[in-house]
Amino acid sequence: MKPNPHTAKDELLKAYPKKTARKRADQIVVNERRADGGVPEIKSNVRTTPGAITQRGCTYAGCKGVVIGPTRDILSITHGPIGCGFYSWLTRRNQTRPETSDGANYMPYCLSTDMQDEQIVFGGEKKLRAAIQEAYDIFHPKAIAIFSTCPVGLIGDDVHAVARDMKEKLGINVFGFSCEGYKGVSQSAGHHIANNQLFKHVVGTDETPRPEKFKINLLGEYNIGGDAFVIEELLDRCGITLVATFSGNSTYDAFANSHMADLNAVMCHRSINYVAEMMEKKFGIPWIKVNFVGAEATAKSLRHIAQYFNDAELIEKVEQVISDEMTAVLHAQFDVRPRCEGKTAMLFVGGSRAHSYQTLFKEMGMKIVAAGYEFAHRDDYEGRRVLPTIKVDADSRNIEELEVVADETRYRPRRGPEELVQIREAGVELNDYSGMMPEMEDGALVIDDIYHYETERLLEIYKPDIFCGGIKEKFAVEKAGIPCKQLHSYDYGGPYAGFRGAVNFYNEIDRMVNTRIRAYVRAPWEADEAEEEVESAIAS
Ligand code: CFM
Repeated sequence: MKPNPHTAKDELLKAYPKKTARKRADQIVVNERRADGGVPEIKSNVRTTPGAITQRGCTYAGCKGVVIGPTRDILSITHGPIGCGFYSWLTRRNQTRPETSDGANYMPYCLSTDMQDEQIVFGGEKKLRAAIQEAYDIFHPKAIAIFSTCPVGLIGDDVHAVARDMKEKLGINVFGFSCEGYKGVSQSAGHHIANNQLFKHVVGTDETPRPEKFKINLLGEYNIGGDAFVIEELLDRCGITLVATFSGNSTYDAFANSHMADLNAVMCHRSINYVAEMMEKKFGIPWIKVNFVGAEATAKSLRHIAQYFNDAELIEKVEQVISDEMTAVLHAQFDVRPRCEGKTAMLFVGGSRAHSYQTLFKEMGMKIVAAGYEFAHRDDYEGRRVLPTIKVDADSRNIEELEVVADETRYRPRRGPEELVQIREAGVELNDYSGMMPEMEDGALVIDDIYHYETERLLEIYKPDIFCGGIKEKFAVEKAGIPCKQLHSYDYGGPYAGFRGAVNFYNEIDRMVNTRIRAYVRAPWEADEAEEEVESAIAS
C-alpha cells in the first residue's frame, strides 16, 4: 500500500519535543504544485537542532573541500590544529588530469600548519608565514590558498594580512579564506566564501584573448568519479570551447582567464551561483542553468548552449552528437526498464544532486517518493522566483556580500537586448533556476536537512527500493535491508554525467534494486532459524 505523505510527516514529528517539532514541521513539506507554477514554502538554510544527527558538513569543508579542492595547481594550506583539518586530505572523489605527466598536481598532498597550544595562546601568524615559505620552497606553485579552521577565527589570526605580505614577498598569488567551520550553518557558507575570494583574487587577472567562436565556462561541476571528463569530451565534439570549469579538473590559469568566455553554464546552482552572478555584473556574461545528469537533460543542455550562440552549424553539430549518443542510451533504457519500472527511490544529498539525479531515475521508469537537500536554500527547492521573499537571518548576514559593479573597461554585454529576447523565445531560461519541487510529483515528501532518526523512520514507513545518500547514513540504510547508493562519491562507480554516464547509472541502479543478495543475508542471532529459509532461497 502507498503510504500517505501527510501521515508519514506526522509520524516523523511525533517523537520530537514541541519546539523541535514546530521547527521541523516547516522543513518537512508535502509537495503540491499550484497552477501558477508555485510550490509550498520550505524552511531551509537554518541551524540543525543540537543533538540531531545531520548529514551536513562544515563551512571549511564547503570552501576547501568542495569549491577550491578540485583545482590541481593551487597549493592549499589548512591553517589550524591538524585534527580540524580532516578535509585537507582528499576526501572527495574529485579527479584531475594534468596536461603533462609531470604537470603540477597538489591534490594528493595534505598541508597544514599543525597549530599547537603555543599558537592557540600566542597566535599562529608566524607559523603560517613559515609554512607558506616552506611550501613555496618545496613546490614553487603559481598560487597558494590558506584555509582557516575554527580556532583561527577564535584567536583572531589575520590570514589575509599574512597572505598579502607573502604575496608581495614571493611574487605569486597568495590569498586566504575566512572559512572557519562555524561561519555558517553548513558547508553552504563555505561555498559563498570560496566564490567571493576566487572572484576577488583570481577571476579576470589574465587578459589573454581567446580566439574561439563558442566559449563557455562550466560552473558547479566538480569531476566526481570523472564526470567532468565526459562533459569535456562532449563539448569538444560539439565544437564548444571550455575556457574554465569551476572547479572539476581545473587550473589556476583557467580561472584567471575565465572572463573571456561568452556564457556561463551552471551545473550546481547552490555552490557557485555567486560567481555566475558576479561575472554577469562585472563582465556582462549571462548564465544559464544546465544539467548534464540524465540523457534527456544532457541533450537539452547542449541544445540550450547552441541556441544561445544561435549558430546554424553549431546547432546541427549538437544534434548530430545527440543522435549518435542516444542509440546506446535508448538501448540501455529498453534493457533496464522492465526490471526497474515502478520501483521507488529516495534522494537525500547535498544542495543539487537530490534534484538533478531525479532525471536519471525517471528515465528508468522509477518513482521518487521523497527527496531533500542537506544545505540548499529555498531557491534550490522552490526556484529563484522566491529569492525576493527569502528573509536574511543573522547566520547568513555573517557571510560577506561583495559589492560588484560593471568593470569600467572590461564590461561587455555578450548579447544585445533583442538577441536576449530571441534566446528566451527559443526556450532558454537566462539567469534562472526553477528548483527541485516544481519538477516533483504532488504528494512527494520534501525534507530539508534530514535528521538521521527521520531517515530510519522513513525507511520503515516507505520501504523504498533504493536510498541515495552519503557515507554517514550508508551502512545504517544497508542494515535496514535497503540498498544505498552514495550520490556524493558514487561509491566506487561513475562517471554518471552525460550520455555515457547515464548508461553507467542505469546499469548500476538496475543491479542494486534487483539483486537478491539480501535474501541470503542473516544477522548472526538469526542464523539458526534462517538456515532453512536460506537453503530454500538458494534452491528457488
Ligand atoms: Fe553542488 Fe556538488 Fe552538490 Fe555541493 Fe557537496 Fe558534492 Fe553534493 Mo557531496 S558542490 S551541492 S557541497 S553538486 S560534495 S559535488 S555530492 S554534498 S549534491
